[in-house]
Amino acid sequence: MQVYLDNNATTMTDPQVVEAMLPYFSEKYGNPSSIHKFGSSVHPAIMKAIDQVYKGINASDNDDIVFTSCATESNNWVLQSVFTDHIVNGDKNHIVTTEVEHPSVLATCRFLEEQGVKVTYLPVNDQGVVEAHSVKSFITDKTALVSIMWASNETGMINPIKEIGEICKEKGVLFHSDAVQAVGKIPVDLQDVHVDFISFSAHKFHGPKGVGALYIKDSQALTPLLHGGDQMGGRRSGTLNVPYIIGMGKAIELATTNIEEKMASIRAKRDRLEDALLELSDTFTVGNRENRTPNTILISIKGVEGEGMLWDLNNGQIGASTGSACASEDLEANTVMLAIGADNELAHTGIRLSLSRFTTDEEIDYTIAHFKDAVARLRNISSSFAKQAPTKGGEALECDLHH
Ligand code: 7TS
Repeated sequence: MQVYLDNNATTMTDPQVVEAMLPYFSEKYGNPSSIHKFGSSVHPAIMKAIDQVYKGINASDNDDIVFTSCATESNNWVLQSVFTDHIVNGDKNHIVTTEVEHPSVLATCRFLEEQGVKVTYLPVNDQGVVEAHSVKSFITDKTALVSIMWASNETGMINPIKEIGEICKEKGVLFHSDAVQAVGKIPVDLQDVHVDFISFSAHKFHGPKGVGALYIKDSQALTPLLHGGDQMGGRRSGTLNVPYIIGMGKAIELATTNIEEKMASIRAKRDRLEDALLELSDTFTVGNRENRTPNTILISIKGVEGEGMLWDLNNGQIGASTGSACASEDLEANTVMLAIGADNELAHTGIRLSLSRFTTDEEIDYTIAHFKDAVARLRNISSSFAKQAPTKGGEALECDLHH
């Protein structure tokens, strides 16, 4: 058996999505900007995809959704263009974000700091959540933008986006949310939540890799990141990636149709896995389940180094992660666990398991059995754990991080 439990890194492209994309490679390959029939014949499919994406996040007709190459591009675009429009060409000089954003936000913020921008990196609480009142207290009349992720890729914890949106609206500050781990996993209703920009990416909800989008409320001005042939109304130049845009449309439709039912089914499997793993002594999971994306577990197993555990799981044909794949090539501590107050040793023990709607009960059974054996094997050879007497299952360790 092979079990893929790294769906926060990327997902399998749904075969129905592949089927929808296929005609747009070698049959209907025209450039939609061309006026001949090869180009114009792809228009209806693009329009349908745009419609599917609008519906998927409940955007209004006044809003704009611009396709990009990935969420990294969408995040870079918002941050760099708010810098151009409101800091270089305006009277602001400050951005508020968090310590636990994806590197595509954090590295861009660091780049902007080098250009003279002041950036506040808000901490998260012991649940891994940003507190709305702390956002409020750091906004000044020089703040151009608040950028806070909707849900964490590492912990699955969901931030109080509605409350933060209200604060930003009241203070007249632009609000961006990296919604990569929210769209297609939990309801994202932009008629209910005030947010100026959201970034999202098709490959996180069973669409293809290499296509993302930026939602722009009320089609407000934002200097383009890519200048060129004026595609997408001049907002993002470059020939439209027709098959991938069509794939993104189909994928968001599949993911968001009856989302509550899909969430309940994934949540039931996740909870069964989590309950079984917490039977092991000296383990804990980060963040309460009710406020977490239904597919994610970040578990710490005392005395078991994350990389060793990944290696053992991989030998058992189980794909998991110690944190985001983009950061997991180095053997550094999990930065999100450090941010929520874990010490350095504990922050090396995190394993992220992320399910999808394709995860089966048999895969969960297999994972539980293999995981428990792996922990026994690795604890056997772990000297740091051997020195301490284990406590009973699922209890909090020295820092106060229990579920
Ligand atoms: N933002 C968040 C919250 C993410 O989780 C990711 C990818 C990105 C942005 C970047 O998206 P992309 O479309 O540019 O690829 N996150 C992860 C992860 O957790 N493990 O591998 C990739």
